[in-house]
Amino acid sequence: MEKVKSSLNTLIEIMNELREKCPWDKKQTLKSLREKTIEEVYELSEAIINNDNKKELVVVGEWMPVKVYEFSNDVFVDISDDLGLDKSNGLYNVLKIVDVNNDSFKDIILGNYGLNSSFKASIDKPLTLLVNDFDNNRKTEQIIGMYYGNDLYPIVQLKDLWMQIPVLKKKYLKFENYKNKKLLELFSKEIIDKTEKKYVYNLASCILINDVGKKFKLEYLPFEAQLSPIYSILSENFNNDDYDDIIIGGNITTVKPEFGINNASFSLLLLGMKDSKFKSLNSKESGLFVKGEIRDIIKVKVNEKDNYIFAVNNSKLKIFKNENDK
Ligand SMILES: [Ca+2]
Ligand SMILES: [Ca+2]
Ligand SMILES: [Ca+2]
Ligand SMILES: [Ca+2]
Repeated sequence: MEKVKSSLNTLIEIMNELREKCPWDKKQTLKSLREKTIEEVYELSEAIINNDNKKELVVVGEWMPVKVYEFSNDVFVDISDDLGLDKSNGLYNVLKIVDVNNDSFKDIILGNYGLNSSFKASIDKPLTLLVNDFDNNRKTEQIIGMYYGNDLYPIVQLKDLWMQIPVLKKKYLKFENYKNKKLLELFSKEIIDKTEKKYVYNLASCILINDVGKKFKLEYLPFEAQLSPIYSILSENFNNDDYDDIIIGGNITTVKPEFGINNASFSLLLLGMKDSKFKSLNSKESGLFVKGEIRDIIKVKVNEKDNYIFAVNNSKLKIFKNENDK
């Protein structure tokens, strides 16, 4: 007990220290962090995907497909396309390797942005990100576009676009000139051709079901799991049946008002079922109720009992114990 306590205290001290004293942390604003994290890899995990006893590396992030690398002759070989992952791009924050259907092939649970926002994305009509130094000031700008009907429009407000790319102020001084502009009409064809384009085809949090190590098939997590972005997943067989269960947590409150604050989740227990399905339990049923931006969930044993620790942004750690734990 003491040991757990003191290591917990050390962890908290380190976190406080970082918050208050780390010069890099201090300097970062939401905007600068956003610039650094965009396109950055969010999570790496080792897995055995094709049961040849050699481990694969699974990588997820934003605006990129799920990547699987095989380590072969001392180099990583990208086998994602062979596994059918070429259009799996999402805004993924986290992944968990679990065999959800007990077929001995590891499946991948993915925490994504969810389906409860004004963003829409599909294979035919992906969210689209333009990345370029549009005004030649040696800083890269990013503009997000989304389909309305059959056309792709920028989803930044005009004043934000001016702020980001002041030269556009001249061009689109009047809202009238801007309001029906399609994303790819904002700049000349020459510039658009040289612009890097990134896509998101899927916003749902989901499971990639491993089909005997040859292909992955994407299945959505239940509706309740789509209410807000998922940033953490813990897996365990809580009710000791045949299937692994998961606890998910997330939320985000720092998005622009026009996109809506996405904090509808209070963490969720999902019980594993037959056929790779999950059944969600509400807070009353599960006892789990955690408000705020959950960024990690871990299990720690204290006095031989399992404790589940939730790390929440700008909040104390929340700790639950499993009542079924004998
Ligand atoms: Ca392998
Ligand atoms: Ca499986
Ligand atoms: Ca620029
Ligand atoms: Ca279970």
